[in-house]
Amino acid sequence: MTRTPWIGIIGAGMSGLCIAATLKRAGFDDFTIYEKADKVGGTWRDNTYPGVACDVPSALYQFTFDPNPGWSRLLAPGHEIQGYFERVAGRQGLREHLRLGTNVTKAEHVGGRWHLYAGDTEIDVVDFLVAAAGILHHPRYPDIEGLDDFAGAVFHSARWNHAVPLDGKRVGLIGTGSTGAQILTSLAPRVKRLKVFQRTPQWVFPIINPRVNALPLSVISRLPGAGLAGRLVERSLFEIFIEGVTHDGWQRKFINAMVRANLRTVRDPALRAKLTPDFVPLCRRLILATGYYEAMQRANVDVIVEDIVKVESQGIRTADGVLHEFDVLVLATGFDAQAYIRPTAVIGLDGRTLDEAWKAGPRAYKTVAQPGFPNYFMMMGPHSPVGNFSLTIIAETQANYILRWVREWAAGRIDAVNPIQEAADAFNAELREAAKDTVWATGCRSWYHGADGIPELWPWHPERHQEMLSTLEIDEFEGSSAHA
Ligand code: N01
Repeated sequence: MTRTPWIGIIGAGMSGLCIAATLKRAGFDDFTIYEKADKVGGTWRDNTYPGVACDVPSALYQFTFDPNPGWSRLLAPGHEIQGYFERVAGRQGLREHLRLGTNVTKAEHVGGRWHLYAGDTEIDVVDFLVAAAGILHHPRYPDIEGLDDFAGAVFHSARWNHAVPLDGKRVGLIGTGSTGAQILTSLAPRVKRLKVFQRTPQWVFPIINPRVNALPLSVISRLPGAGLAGRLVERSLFEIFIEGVTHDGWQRKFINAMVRANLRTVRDPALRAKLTPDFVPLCRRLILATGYYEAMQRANVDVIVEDIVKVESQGIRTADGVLHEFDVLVLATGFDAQAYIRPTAVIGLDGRTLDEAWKAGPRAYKTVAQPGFPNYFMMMGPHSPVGNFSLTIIAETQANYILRWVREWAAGRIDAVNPIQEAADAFNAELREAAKDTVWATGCRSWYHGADGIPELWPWHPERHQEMLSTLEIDEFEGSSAHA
């Protein structure tokens, strides 16, 4: 190494910890992780709603460099995942790099380095800036008249108010996405009455979530090779979902058959009709849930499909004139998936902001870099392979790619890692063309879609993402002004 880079990482969630650990393990120790909250964990710190769990098998949702042999279930509950990331921060020696309670509000590229600000105060000047602020990060509050007039407790799923009692209460739940589904199945047996406001029905894949640390699995798991065998089995099950979204093959037919068979477990034809989507399974993110329709069929659960007109002090008024009264209102209404690091102001070359660069929607160079923003990298940047995939695998791929550039810089072979606009445009054009052939473009709307209705997701197998980021295409960078 001929010079030592100073690196700033924004966000101490899964992806921030991933790039930090990757740098540290490679011997790059001069970095700070800025985190606006008071602890690490990101999405798993913020989402503490009843029933929160990862619907990706835990053996696949963990870092390969720091595996956890102690997951309690195939799909671990949220608090276990949060505990895992807290332990990763300790085990990987990241705690000394954390600057908690620090909200980076502006990052400006001046004189070849990134100047970081918290409010008016300049807090650091770094050679590399890595945005690891997450995707589903900013809660989206519904634009419903009178929301502030509600007399009871009202909160977003990602801002759960644990001081509010729920047992025996009347609860209104807006939203039937992955979050709403988990809240529904968890709350239904606990509350007096649960009214679920469903704007769009969902396809639901029935999934079992066995304990994996119980006998005889705990015995089996100690056998030589059992861990690897288990991961392979989980991986091949998971592959069905990956193939299902990218190809119209037997996997999609299998998923189709499974979700339709699951829906047929709803006995009442009128309720079944209410719960039947009018789009192709997988077009929106598939709900993977245990007991979704059982919960919907409980005597204390009602599915309300009439449009919400407004919120009043006692509850929700729907278009049929009915006032649905309750004590607690939960907003499982999703996130602003187009924000990424914003509202932090990121200002690149010639004073150009990320907002300006993304006027037509977030578009990056190969998910990780941004033309005009030298030595700026993104974890989980635009078009990363999210969806029903494991994000830890993607994070590791991106972290290793970033590490390669950091090494190039440290060796003095390049000063400014700045992708050429044409290279980013060519990538995005190919990606958007391919997106039109995916299941996501078969006629539905969700956070997967951009303002123009085109899916904003990685349209290929995630392995292609790994291949794409396995080499540095030096000729696609302005910084080919490399000096050896
Ligand atoms: O959010 P969503 P989410 N009036 O946007 C409804 C990940 N995740 O938090 O569909 C009435 O999917 C909205 O209705 P509609 C996962 O990637 C992962 O549930 O727009 N309803 C919808 O039903 C997931 O995809 C796990 O018609 C309104 C719901 O709110 C992502 O997070 C677990 C409304 C929002 O659904 C987001 O899921 C949980 C209004 N005004 C989440 N506004 C894992 O297990 C919104 N809605 C890994």
